[in-house]
Amino acid sequence: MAEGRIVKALSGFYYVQADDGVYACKGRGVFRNQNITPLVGDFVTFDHTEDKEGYIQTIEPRKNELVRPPIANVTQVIITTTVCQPKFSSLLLDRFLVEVEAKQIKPIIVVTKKDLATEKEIATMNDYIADYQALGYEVYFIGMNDSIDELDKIKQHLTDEVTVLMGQSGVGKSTLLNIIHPSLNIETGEISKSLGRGKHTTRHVELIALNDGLVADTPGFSSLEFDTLEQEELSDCFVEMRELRPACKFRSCLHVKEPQCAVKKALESGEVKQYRYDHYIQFLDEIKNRKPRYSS
Ligand SMILES: Nc1nc2c(ncn2[C@@H]2O[C@H](COP(=O)(O)OP(=O)(O)OP(=O)(O)O)[C@@H](O)[C@H]2O)c(=O)[nH]1
Ligand SMILES: [Mg+2]
Ligand SMILES: [Zn+2]
Repeated sequence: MAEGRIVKALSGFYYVQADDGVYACKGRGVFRNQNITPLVGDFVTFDHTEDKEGYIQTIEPRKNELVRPPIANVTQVIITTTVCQPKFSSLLLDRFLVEVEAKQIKPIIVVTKKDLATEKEIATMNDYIADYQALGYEVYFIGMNDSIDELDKIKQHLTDEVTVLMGQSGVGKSTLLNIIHPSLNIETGEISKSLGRGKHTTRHVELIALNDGLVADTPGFSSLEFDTLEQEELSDCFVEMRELRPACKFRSCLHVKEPQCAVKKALESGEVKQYRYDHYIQFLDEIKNRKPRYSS
């Protein structure tokens, strides 16, 4: 039995990187019966023929796993978003942050298309960036051609890490990788003028060896719902609330109407930003009103 790591999933094949090359594998039938889907990033064992085709036999327990994009065993996520084209949305950024924080994976924020933004858009963006930096996040603001220093810093981050790029279609995930490493030559796509968003150019998840680490380019997705997160877990995905929660009177405080709530107090004093709190309430409502899911 050989061992390796799935680096690409495409058209029913899992491409497993082993010491002596890449093997095109199928999953065992039993995985399907047990509702197990091998994921890019999985460490697996597999049987194979001499022509480098095989069957995945076992999957190592995962350290973590993301649903969108589907990938396992990553050490950090680069949340990619834009200052414009499409317009920056702090709601969407917070949605991505919650998704990543819920899995206890480190997020890094990259804002692209600085070169396309107006001065006003850049000023607004800089205010947001200051807010997110104050929360402890690392944020990079980049555009085409103009930020070699910033790009270098992003590149440094890839060393020894397994990084996944997350973000809507058309925000520039593939472009970022091409700038960091031009010989990759990944296909990128114009954004649709009429819809103002990307055209889903990248269609599969793939781990690429880069700067002594692995980085995954992924397809952008347009909707992100919290499928499994519970109401009580949500405020722990907002760093500033996570820190305040022990000071709330009730341990199960949801920071809505409960008395002696440290989060509401911090909101009044401006220590918690109103828009972050509003997003929290919106997500809380979404989770509350989520339709029960039935297993098939
Ligand atoms: N001017 C400018 N254009 C950018 C920047 N980043 C990305 N683009 C352009 O935005 C378009 C979309 O970029 P992609 O890299 O294909 O976006 P993606 O996030 O990989 O999109 P999907 O693969 O569809 O998920 C391309 O036309 C890029 O050239 C930037 O910082 N400045
Ligand atoms: Mg892409
Ligand atoms: Zn509270």
